[in-house]
Amino acid sequence: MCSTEDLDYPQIIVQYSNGFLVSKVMFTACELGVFDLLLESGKPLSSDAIAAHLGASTMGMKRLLDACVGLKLLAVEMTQEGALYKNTEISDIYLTKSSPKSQYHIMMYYSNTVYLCWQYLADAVREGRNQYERAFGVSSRDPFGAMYRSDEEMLKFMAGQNSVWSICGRDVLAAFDLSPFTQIYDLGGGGGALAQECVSLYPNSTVTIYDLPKVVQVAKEQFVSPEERQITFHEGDFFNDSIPEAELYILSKILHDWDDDKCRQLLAKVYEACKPGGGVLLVESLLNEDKSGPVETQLYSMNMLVQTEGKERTAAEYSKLLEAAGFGVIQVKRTGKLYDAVLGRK
Ligand code: ASE
Repeated sequence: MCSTEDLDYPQIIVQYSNGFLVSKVMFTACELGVFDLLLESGKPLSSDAIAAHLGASTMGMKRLLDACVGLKLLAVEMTQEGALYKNTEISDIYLTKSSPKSQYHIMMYYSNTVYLCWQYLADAVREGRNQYERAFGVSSRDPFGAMYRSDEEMLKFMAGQNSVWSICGRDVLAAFDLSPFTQIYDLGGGGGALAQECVSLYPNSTVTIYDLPKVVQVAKEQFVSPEERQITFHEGDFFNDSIPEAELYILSKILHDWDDDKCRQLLAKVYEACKPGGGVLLVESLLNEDKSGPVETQLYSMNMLVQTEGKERTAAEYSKLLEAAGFGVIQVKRTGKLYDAVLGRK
């Protein structure tokens, strides 16, 4: 028998202990460009050829490639010239930089930023606050000041968040029929991938990305072209500046960054700005009501502890926050994927 109930060999403990090794192998193969090279080459390659192309050691690369085969991120063919490696279908779609569904940027963010914060998880649990001070020597008071401490870090975060919408964006926007709302603000819309999904799914809508001036600048330069006429920008800080009137406000992965007080403040401002008959769409990863899962959401909530002032919440917790701000007829849709949707109406 080999199951989680086997007390002589604790499969589950071994698997969890090795979890971070698995992540790092996948992140490293992405970072070094293994999957990109195998996609471009169009034919299986030897480890020596891959090592030479990527400027890596033959010995290190061979070991990395074999580990990727073990993880089913690569396939290997035995030929007369030796082992030849190729991408799996999943790797082609999700691990190459150029694919429309690429998860490359979020992995680089996990590997080079999130990973360093998690070094101090025990401190975060003891102190109940984020670990920017220890990890990067920047003040933890203002989480987005810390997360956007350099243009490079801000760009990595924006690109990372965009890659999530390439796999979850459509589901969260289709969870409700948003076609009655044509004038939409995406508060904290960042790199704009969700706004792009929104105008593609709802061709009669216009979406204004409201974000900090430096975020808007990078979004215009790197992610959204001026030809995308249905998408416009508004520079501001939604806690300190005014929020213009609109029919629908999208708050996607915003409330999970903040404590209940800040969430109530922000939702009250949104309610005030919202047209009567309009609404607010929260896009978040929802915890079960008894907080027993999903495990991905529980882990993300740990990440909110090490990186922000927020946490992941249950549908009832979001509903209470919405009601306190004045919103009514609150509807909840679980998508079965990473992110869910909650709609409140004014
Ligand atoms: C935020 C989202 C994220 C703030 C910091 C973040 C993500 C990573 N760091 O709003 C994306 C979600 N992933 C995790 C691990 O939480």
